[in-house]
Amino acid sequence: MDLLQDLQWRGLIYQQTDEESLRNVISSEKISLYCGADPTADSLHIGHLVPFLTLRRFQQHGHRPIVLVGGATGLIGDPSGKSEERNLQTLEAVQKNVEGIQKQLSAIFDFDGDNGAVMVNNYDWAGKMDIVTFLRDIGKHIGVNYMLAKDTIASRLETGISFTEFTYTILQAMDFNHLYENLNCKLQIGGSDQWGNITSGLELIRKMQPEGSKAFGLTIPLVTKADGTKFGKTEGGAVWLDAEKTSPYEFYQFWINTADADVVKYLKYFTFLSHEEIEGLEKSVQEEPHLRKAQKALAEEMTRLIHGEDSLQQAIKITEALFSGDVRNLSAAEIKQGFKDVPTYESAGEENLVDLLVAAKISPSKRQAREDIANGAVSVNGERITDTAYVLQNSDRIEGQFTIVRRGKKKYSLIKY
Ligand code: 383
Repeated sequence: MDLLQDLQWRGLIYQQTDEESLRNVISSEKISLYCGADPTADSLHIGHLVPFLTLRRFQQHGHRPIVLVGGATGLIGDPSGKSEERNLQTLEAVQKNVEGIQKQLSAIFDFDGDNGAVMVNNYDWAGKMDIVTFLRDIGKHIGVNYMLAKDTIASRLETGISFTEFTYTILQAMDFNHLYENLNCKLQIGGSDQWGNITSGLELIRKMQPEGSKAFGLTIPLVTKADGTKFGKTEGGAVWLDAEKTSPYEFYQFWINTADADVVKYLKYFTFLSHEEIEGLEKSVQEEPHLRKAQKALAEEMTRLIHGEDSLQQAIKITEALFSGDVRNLSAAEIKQGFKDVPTYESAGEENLVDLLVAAKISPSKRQAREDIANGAVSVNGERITDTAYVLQNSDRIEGQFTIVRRGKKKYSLIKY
């Protein structure tokens, strides 16, 4: 099975400009190919991952990935998939975001060796070009009618689009042409929303490069969910790659909660597991879904890839502790990650367990609190307390900061000092 067949098997190909020639080119030479991201935030989210991981699949086959961060295009705003004009970001904000995204992309790619990845920023060429050069050397090659026919532009003609966003596709086209000329980059990949911008690049290359020059475009399907809700969103918003925004534990939880109907598709899209491994997990989803082996494999692969082995082990440890109720061995840092969404109560110094249960609204009344304790329904840091006169000790404060109180099987509360 060759690379394109593997991508096909994984469901990673949505549109392609010329499959036969691309297959010939990548089987006879090692090419350079690129994918870009605009610095609209200081972190990528999981919606960005599939195209960049696809770049990595090419790298595993000896090709060279070029990772582009749009320091220039981020100042303009891609109208693709947006029904409204974007607000301009300041130069400082964009530069800060460029740094954040470059750091994350650096962690995903291997920059050493013959086909080591290359990181570029389009501000380095587009940011310096003067307007007369742009209009004479670039703009002259792209017809306005051609641009108006693009979905992303056509769909905005009713509601309105500024000249700024209208020209965005030419800037991205200029990048592809620049990379073709300077780094011999022959393929651009992106999500299906990027088809218009990728083909603009091919148009510009066709017009500006010598006859016989050939470049390619390939897009990847939008990641969907079987239940029709949007992929990559949780109650707390996007699932970010930045551990400060989405902790490794939350990241792990996101993947482990994947529905059976989606998990095999995501294993194919996101992981580097072999076909045999994925087929084995597929069988497990069909025959023993309660074991959730496929979800565990997905969550492990993804958390290891983005946050590393130590953070993965921590996420597993927190997950197991919360599941079994045995939270005694969690550190304060682990508690912070695992109990982010748990009701929290700032202690006013209550020392008596009954008083605390009432003050923290864990039990509705003192009478009920005593009953709960006597029934063995209450535990402090994972240890069941049945003494209704129990007084909390200093030793009940994990690293002096937290006490975990549980009532019943799964109702956790976090007491903070
Ligand atoms: C800019 C200059 C280039 C090539 C690409 C760009 C960025 C591109 C864009 N991409 C999206 C982004 O930055 O806006 N115009 O958020 C997303 N990508 C990738 C993928 C995706 C797209 O970064 O579909 C999801 O992640 O293409 O929405 O020369």
